[in-house]
Amino acid sequence: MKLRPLLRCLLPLLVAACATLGRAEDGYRLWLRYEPVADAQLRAAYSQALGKVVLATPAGTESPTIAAARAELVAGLRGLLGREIAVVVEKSLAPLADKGDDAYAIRLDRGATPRLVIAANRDVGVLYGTFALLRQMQTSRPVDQLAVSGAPRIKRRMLNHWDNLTRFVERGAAGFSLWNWFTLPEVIDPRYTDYARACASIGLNGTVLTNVNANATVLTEPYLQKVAALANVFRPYGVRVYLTARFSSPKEIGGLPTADPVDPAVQAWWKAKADEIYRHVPDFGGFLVKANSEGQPGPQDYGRNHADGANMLADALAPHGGVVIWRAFVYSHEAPDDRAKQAVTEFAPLDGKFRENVFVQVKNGAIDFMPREPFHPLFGAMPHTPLAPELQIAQEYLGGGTQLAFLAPMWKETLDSDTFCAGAGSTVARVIDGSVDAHGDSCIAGVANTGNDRNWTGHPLAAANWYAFGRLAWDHSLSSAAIAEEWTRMTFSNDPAVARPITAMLLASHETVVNYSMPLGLHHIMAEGHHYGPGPWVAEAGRADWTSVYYHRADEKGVGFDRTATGSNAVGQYRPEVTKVFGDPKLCPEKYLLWFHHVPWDRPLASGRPLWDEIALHYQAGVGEVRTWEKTWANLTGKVDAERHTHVAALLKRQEADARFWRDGCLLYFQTFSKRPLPAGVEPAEYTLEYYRDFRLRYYPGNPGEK
Ligand code: BDP
Repeated sequence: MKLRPLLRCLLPLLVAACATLGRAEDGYRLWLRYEPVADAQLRAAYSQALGKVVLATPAGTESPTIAAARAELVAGLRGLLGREIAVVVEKSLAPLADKGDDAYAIRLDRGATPRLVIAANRDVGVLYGTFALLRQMQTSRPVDQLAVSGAPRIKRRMLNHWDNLTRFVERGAAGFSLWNWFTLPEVIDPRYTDYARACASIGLNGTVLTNVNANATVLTEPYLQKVAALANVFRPYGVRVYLTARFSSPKEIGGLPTADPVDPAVQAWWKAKADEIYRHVPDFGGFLVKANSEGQPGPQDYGRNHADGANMLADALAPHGGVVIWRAFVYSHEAPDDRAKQAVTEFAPLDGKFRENVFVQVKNGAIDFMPREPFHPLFGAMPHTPLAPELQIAQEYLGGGTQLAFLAPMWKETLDSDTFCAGAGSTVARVIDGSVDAHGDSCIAGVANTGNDRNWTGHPLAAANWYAFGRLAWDHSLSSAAIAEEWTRMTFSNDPAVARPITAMLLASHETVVNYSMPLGLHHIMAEGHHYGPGPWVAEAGRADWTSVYYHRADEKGVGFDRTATGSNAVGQYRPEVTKVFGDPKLCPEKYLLWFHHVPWDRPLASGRPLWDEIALHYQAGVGEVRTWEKTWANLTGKVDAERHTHVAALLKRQEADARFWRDGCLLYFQTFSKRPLPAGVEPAEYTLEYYRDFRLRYYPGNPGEK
């Protein structure tokens, strides 16, 4: 064959190969991809309206934060519009009224020389405005909708990293910790900057670098230098650093014989330690503390209470403006009471006893990040204490980095729950943003799902949870649908043929995982240790409240935990309006039924079908839903870049197998009690109960128990 015809044959292949290479997507860019605006008309309209971009601040001068905003704009607009747009800094004419430190307002001046102005009261507001503008353009909003304004409802919006100094991430399924403690402070991985950019782009302004199961070493001088190096990278992006404080640090690294919070030497040690930290990190945010919980040291070791411990640390931080975030995730295996009740029992009596710079951090539900929990009864039970919700982005009980579970609907369910603590409409969201009890400061945290996997979160679709957490922390009134759509458009495409089906999958996914793992209020029936698969048979785990049988209480009569007055009466910890609903099996939403009630297998539910059939059909529905996603995803072949498409397709295949495993293990086990046949439409299990029970999943990432 002559050269020319050969080339002619190969050319289309080469072009196709280059196009594929050009489109290769490894997920590193997250939702900050700045791909060219596909619609040429819209692109031209943006170009014209923008003319130049003005960053307007009270000082009107360049700062590291303004430089970061400028760099983001230049890169973003170059990508989106394919051209350079001038970005200038000016002094603003008037402050944005009543909007607070982080607010921004974008204005379009459409004169002879059009310009777009991003105004803010502080430089970081300009940065938030910058990301808002880029978001509007990335999601192809019409030109008029570039003029948006915003202000967060919650002041401290943070990630909590359960990252150890060894880089092992507790419950983390996306590789090792982002923080390379060994090479810090000298080596500054460019990824640290990209992390801060991603956080700032969704309005996050704080990060707890270390695991709640804390290591005192991070408070020693060499490590504080490393912490300072990270803080320096994050500062221009408005992200403040916090650390976990191990309560026994005065003994472990301070050489004191005690860590008793009323001991003057201990108090002096923490004051000196706080001074030292602030010398390294002048804008240090404060301490997050897990004390007297799951074996961690705390004030109760010395006969003191949580307020004594928290206040001692708060006094050390107060002169520097730092805060203490004290966790209410406590339960004692010595307490004979229902684990769901123990946080209220210990913390509610301490309301009003904490210093002003203390938050009490409360998980969304009273047990522990289950796939679904009714809202934690502490919300609304401590009016004098600012409560900071702790949500978990990391999907510990929802398939980690392997299964698709978009969590915004779950978080919204909690945030929108009405506590009735100050009359109807006292939602969890309004309790935590401070509006119900007029608290000046407010805080929300998400346990991070990041790791050093190239795409940050392991599952390519799990970055949606990082994104959703930030967006809800900024504005809890946003809908899950709006957030899912934004993320999908930015991460994949504005093409409705792509954006719609992916958004729909995301929105359905939390319910799907609940259906195939712990439907109708079942909870804590996962395998021991790794928390990834089913383990309803777990009956021995070192302590009763770590077993599954403690929670499901299945017997010949029925299944579920009686938390009404005839049982543990946990339902009595809510306000009467809530107790009335949750406490009555006829009024209780079916999604929480077995959380609060022990229900006979043959009791008809709303569908008219008996409980047993409903349980079985929920498990089957979960499996069926995953199968429909596999089809949806297959239809996206060629519409989504090959790299991410292949990865997600493989993970969905795995999720379908995992869903069947859950369904079959759980139904075979519960059938030994119900003694009823599977209803029509439920597929029989592949193996016997022994197979599922004896199956050992080894070395699940992020499992701290397995060595
Ligand atoms: C549980 C986790 C455990 C955490 C604990 C906590 O299994 O690894 O240390 O919560 O939040 O969900 O302290």
